[in-house]
Amino acid sequence: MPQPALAEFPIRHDWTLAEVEALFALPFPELLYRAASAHRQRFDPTQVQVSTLLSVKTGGCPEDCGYCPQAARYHTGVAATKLMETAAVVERARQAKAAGASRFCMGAAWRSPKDRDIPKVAAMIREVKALGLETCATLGMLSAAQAQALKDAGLDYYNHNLDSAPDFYGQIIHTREYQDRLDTLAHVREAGLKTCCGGIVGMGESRRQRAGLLCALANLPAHPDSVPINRLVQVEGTPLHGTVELDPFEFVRTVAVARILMPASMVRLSAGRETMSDELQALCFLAGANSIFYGEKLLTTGNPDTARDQALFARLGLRPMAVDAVQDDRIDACTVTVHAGITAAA
Ligand code: SAM
Ligand code: DTB
Ligand code: SF4
Repeated sequence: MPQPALAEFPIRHDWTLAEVEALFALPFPELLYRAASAHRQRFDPTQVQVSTLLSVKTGGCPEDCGYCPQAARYHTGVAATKLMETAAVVERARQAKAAGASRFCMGAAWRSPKDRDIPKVAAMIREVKALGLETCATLGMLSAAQAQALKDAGLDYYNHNLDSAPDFYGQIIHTREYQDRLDTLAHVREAGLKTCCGGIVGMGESRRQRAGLLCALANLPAHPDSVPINRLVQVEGTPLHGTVELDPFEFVRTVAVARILMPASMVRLSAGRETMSDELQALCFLAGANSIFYGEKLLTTGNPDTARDQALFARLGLRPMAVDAVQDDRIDACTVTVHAGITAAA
């Protein structure tokens, strides 16, 4: 197949909502063709980054994010824990490294870290980094000083999602503003950290609002290095439990449009894979997804088991992306790359 010219899929920050909606409205085969063309222009489409998460502080969160099983106010059965001891985190990181990991992401169910938490997280970051792992974290809102302190401790990447379109956000979260998220992302960028930023679909939003989320992501001052596209994991006890399921083809369209808008970013087929068929996931890879979470757990909810993912990769002829196979600025923001179980691409 002739390769499309680079100019065909430029890095733009001036997308209009109408343009993004027009992409969503393309006939499905045309949209997938364009997304697959954008994908192979900058990446090997047979290579998929495999990633793992660790929840270092689970549950008991004061926020009211309507999707989240970790919000204290919803009765979801998720037990609140304290921040893990550094030694326990480091042990998990060591195990991850032994399994072939090169990157380790620490997630905490916080609105934002308290200043007194920062030295503890910084110690985790320093020790995890000392193992030779790249470090990443998702801890909620950060001040400029906190972002800098994490950077100084050796943090490489920070995950903070926009989550939804600006005009849908108020139906999902009431305890912090969209602007708060933009401010945190600015602090993260200004501290020199790499960004991992995406959102959730299937929360009852309209197509226009899905387009609005992707438009907001693509029009950030810099495209996120990694764009996690989460499909809502419906957890009993959360306000969004029982939401009408998104048409699976619409999910694939969302991935495809993300790939076209942010052609040099890692687009992660993120939460929600456990209930996706192999065929749906294959369509997502065709639409330009090139990263997944690997391992049986996300933060508190399930993910396909490793045997299923190994079989899927084998059936599709996909290979995990070796860390040194991608340019540093394209490597995912919050991942552990796992070489055990699936043979990494040379
Ligand atoms: N507390 C921090 C925050 O909110 O930024 C970090 C952890 S929070 C769990 C990270 C992200 O996980 C959220 O922004 C949201 O996009 C995603 N998430 C949480 N619950 C989810 C669910 N039920 N389904 C899909 N994604 C979810
Ligand atoms: C992201 O966008 N998705 C991940 C990661 N960033 C931190 C989290 C998904 C969480 C799904 C619900 C849970 O397991 O608690
Ligand atoms: Fe708390 Fe993050 Fe869950 Fe919102 S998404 S309730 S901030 S853990």
